[in-house]
Amino acid sequence: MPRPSPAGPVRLGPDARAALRPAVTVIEAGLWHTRREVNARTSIPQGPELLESAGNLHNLRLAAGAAEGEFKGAYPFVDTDVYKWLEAAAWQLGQEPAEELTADVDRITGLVAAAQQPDGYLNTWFQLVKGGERYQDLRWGHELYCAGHLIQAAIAHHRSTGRPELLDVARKFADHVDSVFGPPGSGKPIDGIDGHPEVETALVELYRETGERRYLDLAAYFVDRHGHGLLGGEAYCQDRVPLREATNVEGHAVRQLYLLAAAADLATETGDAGLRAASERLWQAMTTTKTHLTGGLGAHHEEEDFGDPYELPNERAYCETCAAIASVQWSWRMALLTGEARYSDLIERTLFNGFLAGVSLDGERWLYVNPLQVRDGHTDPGGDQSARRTRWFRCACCPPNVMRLFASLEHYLASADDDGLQIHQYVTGSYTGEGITVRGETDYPWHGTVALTVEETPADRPWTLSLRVPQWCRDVRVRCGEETYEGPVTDGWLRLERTWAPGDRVVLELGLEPRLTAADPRVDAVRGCVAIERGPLVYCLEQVDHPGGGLDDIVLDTSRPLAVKHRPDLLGGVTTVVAAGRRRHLPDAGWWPYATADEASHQDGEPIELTAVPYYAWANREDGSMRVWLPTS
Ligand code: FUB
Ligand code: ZN
Repeated sequence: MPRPSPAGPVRLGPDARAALRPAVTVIEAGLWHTRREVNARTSIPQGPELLESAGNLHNLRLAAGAAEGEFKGAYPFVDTDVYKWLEAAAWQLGQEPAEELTADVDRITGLVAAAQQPDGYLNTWFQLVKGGERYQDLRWGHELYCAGHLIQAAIAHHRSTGRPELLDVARKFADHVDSVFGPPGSGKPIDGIDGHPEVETALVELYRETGERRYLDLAAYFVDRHGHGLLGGEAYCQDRVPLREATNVEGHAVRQLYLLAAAADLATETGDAGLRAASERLWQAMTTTKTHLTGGLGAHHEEEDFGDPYELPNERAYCETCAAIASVQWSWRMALLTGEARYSDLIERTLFNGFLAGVSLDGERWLYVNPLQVRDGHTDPGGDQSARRTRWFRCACCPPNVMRLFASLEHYLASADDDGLQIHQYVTGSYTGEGITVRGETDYPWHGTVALTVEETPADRPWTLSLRVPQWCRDVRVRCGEETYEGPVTDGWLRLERTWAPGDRVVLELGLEPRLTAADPRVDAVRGCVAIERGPLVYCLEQVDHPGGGLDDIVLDTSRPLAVKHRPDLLGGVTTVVAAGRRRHLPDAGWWPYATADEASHQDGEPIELTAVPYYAWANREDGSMRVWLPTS
């Protein structure tokens, strides 16, 4: 049985102004358990070999003077693949000590330590390819981005194992950064920021881990120097406008989201009202105008960036897996800061769809971009931006990012405050915080019943069990002893206040009727289309389930009911949604693909049964077309 690690990626400082504190969940069964097992047994163990063959470990040896040859890899941030893997492995070790994994972590930590320069600097690209030149290319160099991932890995290692080796390396680098970067007048040689935020949120966590305030101050400085033209004033790297004045998310999606995670961290630790207001405003703007149905973020391939409001394409959706992960990280910090359930609504949507699609069911192949449509006959060039799963990437940022989120997932599911326990996500296992333990039993997301049993409780005082009612849910009921309630649901929470006793039981019923979802009319890309959803899952059609043709000619008949069919044999066991549709007669390919509106509206077709599968499970069978949004006429 996995045990909870003592603290996860976010541990609040003693003066934090958060509404909620993270509680710990042990996930024991169900979809998340299965997928985390694949992460633990396949993805993470394969990491060292993949990092070896891609050259990341060789680069560290080279920087340490322990090998000969050329630098391998195309990017200045290849070290972060190692750091993210170390972080994943560390969280995994926190739940389940394992000799072989410990040996790998120790060996790779040794390589990282040996590659570090005496003053704390560490970046194999600059050490080996750029002749030791430092901080000359802050816009693209990623030196502080790399420092950030190293710091996060080190904190995970320290929290999970209590061991200091990696944390020592990370602090030495952080101290070096602190000695170099600072505002004008600080006496530090460089007033600058990194083109890829990441170090900021890592420094806040380093403050939380060590109690050293200067790391928090350094993070605040980096966040606030964005938007002042230090990187040329580009939106791409969040340098067009200061965060406090921004009105919507913009630029490279992952960069924007990591920066906002740091803003939420700082608002939490310092009570900075301006940063809190900016974080709330930007989150709202992002969810209402720039978020795909899957929780995916990023509309353009070219700069991996957000588009205009409502610019949410399908086949050209970018939705980088790392952006989904960064969104979860930011939203969790917002949930803790504000106590509002809507942040965990987005986390749920993102986890079950935009994130989970990022890795194959066997844990061995990955998606970097997560499109919402693949057209019939699409021939994929392969490579990093492929719409087909790939074993590893030249730019391998996503796979180890998936590994670290899976390995720390139990820290994003529940919280506690002085009033009691809040359950944000439903799993089979136990939720523990502030002297309270509640056990959950559920087959969610396939079934909507969640049975909760109080196992540990203070005997003499009432407290509140708060259950998040997902934003998509129109039919909720809870049984508590002899009573049944349908609410009230206030701000997304159904709150039950009692003096609880061990053995008390609550049964939550979330209606999981499949539904058809339409987009805001301003999303031109999907006008006239609907998507099938059930509970937190977004569904898609895959060509393999529709023999006799592709999907470009499919039309959904919205007047016919949707049926639910559980298929234990399919894709590791999924509930499918069966719908009625037509295969339209497509016009002959002529020289001109347009007709009069009247002619176009008279297209008939053959009836066809449509089988929709959860989006997260797509691209695990033979290649073919796929679509989330389905034309209705
Ligand atoms: O630049 C580092 C990482 O590589 C970014 O986060 C990803 O979007 C990819 O560009
Ligand atoms: Zn990525």
